[in-house]
Order: sequence, then C-alpha cells, then structure tokens
Amino acid sequence: MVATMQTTHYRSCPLCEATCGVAITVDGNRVVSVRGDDDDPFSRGYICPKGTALADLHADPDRLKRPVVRDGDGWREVGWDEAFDLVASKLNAIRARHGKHAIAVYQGNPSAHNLGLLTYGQLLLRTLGTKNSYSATSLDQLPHMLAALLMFGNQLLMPVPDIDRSDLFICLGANPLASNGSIMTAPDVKSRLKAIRERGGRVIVLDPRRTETAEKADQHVFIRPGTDAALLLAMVHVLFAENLVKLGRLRANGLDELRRASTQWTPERAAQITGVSAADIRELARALATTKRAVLYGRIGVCTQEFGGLAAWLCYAINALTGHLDEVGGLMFTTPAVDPLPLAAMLGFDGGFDRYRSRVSQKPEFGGELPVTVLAEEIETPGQGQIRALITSAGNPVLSAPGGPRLEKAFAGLDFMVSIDPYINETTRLAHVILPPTSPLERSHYDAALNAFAVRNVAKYSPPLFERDEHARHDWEICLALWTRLGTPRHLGPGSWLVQRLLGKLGPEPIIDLALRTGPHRLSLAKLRAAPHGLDLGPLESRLPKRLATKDKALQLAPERYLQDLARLDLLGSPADGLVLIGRRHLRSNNSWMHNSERLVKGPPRCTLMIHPDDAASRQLADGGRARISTTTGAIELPVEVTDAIMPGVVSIPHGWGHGRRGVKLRVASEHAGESVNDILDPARIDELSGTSALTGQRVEVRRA
Ligand SMILES: Nc1nc2c(c(=O)[nH]1)N[C@H]1C(S)=C(S)[C@@H](COP(=O)(O)OP(=O)(O)OC[C@H]3O[C@@H](n4cnc5c(=O)[nH]c(N)nc54)[C@H](O)[C@@H]3O)O[C@H]1N2
Ligand SMILES: Nc1nc2c(c(=O)[nH]1)N[C@H]1C(S)=C(S)[C@@H](COP(=O)(O)OP(=O)(O)OC[C@H]3O[C@@H](n4cnc5c(=O)[nH]c(N)nc54)[C@H](O)[C@@H]3O)O[C@H]1N2
Ligand code: SF4
Ligand SMILES: [Mo]
Repeated sequence: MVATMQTTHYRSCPLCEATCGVAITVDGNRVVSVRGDDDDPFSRGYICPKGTALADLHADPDRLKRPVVRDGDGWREVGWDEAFDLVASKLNAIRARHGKHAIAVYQGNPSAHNLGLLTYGQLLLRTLGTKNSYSATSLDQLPHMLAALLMFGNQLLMPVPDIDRSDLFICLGANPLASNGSIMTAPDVKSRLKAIRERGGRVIVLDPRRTETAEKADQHVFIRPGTDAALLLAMVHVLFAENLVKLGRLRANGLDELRRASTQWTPERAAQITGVSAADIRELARALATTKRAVLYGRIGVCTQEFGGLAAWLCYAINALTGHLDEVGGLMFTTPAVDPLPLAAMLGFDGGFDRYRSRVSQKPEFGGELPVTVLAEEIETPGQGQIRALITSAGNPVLSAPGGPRLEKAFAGLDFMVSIDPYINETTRLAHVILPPTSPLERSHYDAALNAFAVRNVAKYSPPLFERDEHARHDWEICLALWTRLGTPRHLGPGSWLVQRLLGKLGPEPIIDLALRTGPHRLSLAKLRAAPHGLDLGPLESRLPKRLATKDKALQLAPERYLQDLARLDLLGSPADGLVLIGRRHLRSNNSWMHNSERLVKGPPRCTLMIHPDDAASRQLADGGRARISTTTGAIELPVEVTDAIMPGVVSIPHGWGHGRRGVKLRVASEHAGESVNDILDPARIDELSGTSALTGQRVEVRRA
C-alpha cells in the first residue's frame, strides 16, 4: 500500500441554500472524499449527492482556468490583464457612445452562494448606473421580496418557517425533499419534517404533483397550477367568517380591507378554480387557526406564476391573521450574525418598487432591477437606451429564462458580451470574453445571504481548502479589476477611488469581519476560525415590531398594490380543457449547471415529460415513448413518463436541460443533453403585478412524436 498524507477539513457546501457542513478529506491537491460533517451543529452529518460532487467540480477538466477570448469558431486563452483591458475598453467605448443604460447586467443564482460576488460583485454590478440590471430574482423569489417590502418595509425581511418547533407545516408550492429548502435554510429537511410527525404534529402538502415531500406527509392535496391566490383568499374568507382571526400582539393596518377583499371568495367559489374541495379549504384554515404552533410555507410554486404577487402576499398575511407571524413554530424573522440589511444598503441594494419602468413594454423596476422578461426586447428594439453590451455573472439565462432561443439570438447580436463564469455553456458560448473564477474549494466562504433565512441562527466560516493557482482569480478579484477599469460608483462619494484602492488590498474577509463584529451576536472571523464546525447561535426569536422597517412600525396587511391586483384574479374561472405545464426539481441536479458531473447525471434520463395515465391514454402515449410538447413559443420532444403522481390535466418537465446546443463545452452534460423547457415557455406570460415570469401554469399541447 502506498503511504499517503491524508487530512480532513471542515467547510460549508455552497451549492444550495441548505449550507450543509462537509468533511473533506484530501491528499495533497486531490480530494479523496466528501462526507457530511457529523459535528456541524446545524446539518448534523447530512449531505446530499451534490455535496459529494464538489470534488467533481474542482477536478472538472472542462472548468476554465484562464480567461478566454472568442476567436472565430474557437477560443484563445489570454492573460488576465489583457482580458481585463479588452473588456474595459469595449465597455467604456460603448458607454461613451451610447450611455450607461446601453450596458446590461445579468446576475445568476450562485451569486447568493459566493462571498466574493455578494460583496465585490455587487459593488461592480450594482454601481454601473444602468437601468438594465437583471437577475434570477424575477425567475424566482421576487414576489416574496415584494411582499416583504410592502408588508414589512424591507425587501430582505422575508420570514422563514420555524420548522423545528412547528406542529403543523402546510407546504404550498415547494418540494424541499428535492430542493433541500428555499427561503428556509434547513439542512436535512426530511428529518425535520419527520420530527414534526414524531411529536404528534402534521405535515400537509398542496401541490399539482404528489412529490417526494408529499410522499412523506400526512396529507397531500392536488391543486391546479396558478390558482393558489384563489385558495388563499378563500382561506382568509373562512378565517373572517368563522371568527378565527387573531393577530395577537401585532399592530397591523389593513384588517378591514383584507376582510372586504375576501368576502366574495367563498370556499365553494375557490374550489371550482383550484380543484381543492371547499371542505378541504375550510379544514386548512381551521387547522392553521387552531393549532398553537403552525405555519403556512409557500415557495417557488406560488411565486413563479401569473398570480405570484398575490399568492406570496396572502401566504404571509394568513400567517399573521392566524397568530403565527413572528411566533414560535410559525413564520419568523431571523437574527443572523451578519445583518444583511445594513450590508445590502452599503453595497447599493436599495429597496423600492416601480420607481421607473422598462423602456419598451413598461414593466416595473424592483430593487434597481428590471424583470428578465424584458431583456430580449430591450436588446432587440432600436432607440435611445437600447442594450449594446451585456455582462453575465454566475448565470445561464439561455436555459433558465423563458424564451431561451430568442435570448440566444439577441445575445449573438450584441456589440459586446462578457461572462464571469467557469464554463463554456449555453449562455457564455455567446460571449466575446469569459472570465473564469476559482473553484469553491479554492476560496473562502461565509453564508452572508443564506444565514439570514436559516431556521436556526448559525454562523460558519470556511477558509480556502486549496491555495489557488497563481494563474487563477477569485470572483471578487475579477469584479474589482473590472470595477477599477470601469470607473467609480457615485454613491460612495468623491473619495471612492480611495475606497477602491483600500478594497483592493482587503478581499471580502475584512468586510465580513466588520459585519460580524457589529452584528447582533458580536462575533468575529477569529471566533469563527476557532469553531471549524460552525456555531449554533440558538433558535429563532420574536423580532417584531422592532425589526419592522415600515414607517409607522405596523404590519401592512393589505397594501394598495395587492388590492388593485385582485381585479385580475376576479377573472379567473373554472379551468379550460387541455394541459398545463409545471416544473420539477431533482435532488441530483442544480438548475442548469451541475450536469457535467457523471455521478450526478448517470441513470435513466431525467429530462422527461410526466403525464397522468388518463391524459396519456387519450393521446396514445405510452410510458417510455416520445411526446412532442408545443406552445405558441416553440416545440420540444421528450421521453414520456406516465404516472398517477401527477394531477390529471397537468404535465411536468424539469428546467435546466438542453445542453445539446452547438458550441457548448461540457463533455458529460452534452451526453445527457435533454431539452430546455424554457425553449417553449412564453416569456410574455408573467405576473403583471411584479413582472415575475410565469414558469408554471402555462398551457401546452402534447401529442405523440
Ligand atoms: N422553467 C423554469 N425555469 C427556471 C426555474 C424553474 O423552476 N422552471 N427556476 C428558476 C430559478 S429559481 C432560478 S434561481 C434560475 C437560475 O438561473 P441562473 O441563475 O441563470 O442559472 P443557473 O442554472 O443557476 O446557472 C449558474 C451559472 O453560474 C455558473 N457558476 C457556478 N458557480 C459559480 C461561481 O462561483 N462563480 C461564477 N462566476 N459563476 C458560477 C455556472 O457555470 C452557470 O453558468 O432558474 C430559473 N429558471
Ligand atoms: N436539487 C435541486 N435543488 C435545488 C435547485 C435545483 O435545481 N435542484 N434549485 C434551487 C433553487 S434556485 C430554488 S429557487 C429552490 C426552489 O425550491 P422549491 O420551492 O422547493 O422548488 P421545487 O422543488 O421546484 O418545488 C416547487 C413545487 O411547486 C409545485 N408547483 C408547481 N406549480 C404550482 C402551483 O401553481 N401551485 C402550487 N401550490 N404548487 C405548484 C411543483 O410541483 C413543485 O413540487 O430550489 C433550490 N434547490
Ligand atoms: S443539500 Fe445543498 S448544501 Fe447540502 S450538500 Fe446538498 S447541495 Fe450542498
Ligand atoms: Mo432559485
């Protein structure tokens, strides 16, 4: 046997919101194994298969190590300074000629899992002064953020379920057993849900599919996609009609308005629309109101639909009406070691809604961003303010945003495009320059964003595991290099060049150290370094009214925006014949980007069409056969999976596939290419209130291929 020098190191997994502790055993520069860290007080040894694949990401031969510049049909490696200078000269020239709004930015999901992008990335990308700022937010949690802003006064004040102390967990439009939880950082949700049942509590799932989470619940109820707002309004109706409203100690405005808004929404009316029986609707409202520690948790299924704004608002409002907002076992606000509110303000992430609108189709701004639904038209439409250049950072909008083919065509026509990304994928292959950052194992990490949504207050610092190669650059270094070449942000004032020089020497650690020291737990990086498994800072605590950022320190139960939007809901009737489409997530996947790990993609194809046996039979579709799925936007063909786990009238396709596009340099992913559901989703279908894309509930035609 060969003698080896193996050592084990403790870190956080940065791949999803669960923030599991991992124990990584290495031999020199090689990862020997990645296991769950039994001594992490929060994740207690749990990890999912993606955590293990951290090793694959690090060793992936397709991961870029140096900047590349497009050269005809191929790519040419260049030095960092050459790449930075090239990007800056192109962007500066475009800005000088066409103005600052001609440069667009798209920030993707891993931005929230990357300390460098959370700090320096925001400094660069939020201070360019462009109205054309985009992110995955409008494909995701925008309705929750809007509700937080309008009801609690700050877009980051999104409350989380106190799952460990709840005795009734109603789960609407979320599948945490596949997603590992979202706006609910809770490693090993499966055990946490099991614990609810073991202490005599109940778990109820409302979902158009009997999901992995539903399989482990006490009760699963099918709900028609896109109808949650009707269900929730009928629950509000029942609460008022049966005298079950109890706000407790919270001072709130809008109670009467909310009552009036719900008068016409009887459970019988909502039953016609939602497919949930009137008896079940009453039962849900009563159970929530009469269980001392209970919570209604709604996530992406309620956000990314045509009534996402209303549904997200009503989820929060119902928790408040039943006395579960800011109470133990209910929906609570966290006390993270790094308070994200001052940090976000410092980095230029100000709240605000509809302060301006998009140039072409007048869609509302949120937090300084426009919804992705308008990105293609803002590139295509000539005139003052037309987008000429694009910076993408940690995002893959060609696969993740509806209307992918239109977006890729638009990107290909840009004067200049640069991507900060480790891979040549469906989006970045269209860039002129790609700037690849270090791997997660080569950089330090602190979950400044996700800890703010954790079901316990926790803190953990991960130093870099491997020293970075001298030719590699961290995301923060890339952002800083561009920032210094693209000019200084105005909001930091006249001394901002000094700030830049100073920041250049620092890196993200001192920023986090300062935030920890001034945070509510008075921690420091030194204290966290001394606790490699992480610190448990205790259960969530009631934080209202102090934490409210509303002007009068009262809860806003019925903001005017929502009351106006209810007119749209009034038009919703019984469903038409035909099929509507929903998505789904799989434990061994991560949006569009971890399909280059063999261990994650092996096995039967996962990019399939799920369809109910009755709907399959009426279309002569057999399990394992092929179906053609089409909309007015496009058509794709997929293998068929016939299952009664899906509601009749509903079909399901996962997102993030479609790696067969020309020029993609992902060897493993291309062999498991699948098709992109966003090739057929219509980008024009949105939640009119918030601008969020409707990723669920769109009508599709299905026939035998
Ligand atoms: N139909 C449909 N579409 C959806 C969804 C859905 O449910 N259905 N879900 C939506 C949701 S919730 C989201 S969040 C979006 C996600 O959409 P996006 O954020 O646009 O895309 P991701 O698939 O997360 O791609 C992440 C990109 O970041 C790169 N990357 C990974 N790590 C790093 C890093 O550390 N630094 C840098 N610079 N780059 C990195 C990867 O190579 C990849 O290119 O998709 C949305 N799209
Ligand atoms: N394994 C894995 N984990 C992930 C990701 C991933 O791609 N793969 N992505 C990460 C990201 S970016 C996010 S945002 C989170 C999302 O985390 P979750 O919100 O838990 O996302 P999903 O697993 O897609 O669950 C959404 C559920 O909503 C249901 N649904 C669809 N339409 C409707 C509807 O109209 N009404 C109701 N009530 N339900 C509906 C779907 O059937 C699905 O079961 O997951 C994160 N974690
Ligand atoms: S659940 Fe999320 S954080 Fe935990 S190991 Fe898996 S990907 Fe990493
Ligand atoms: Mo997301």
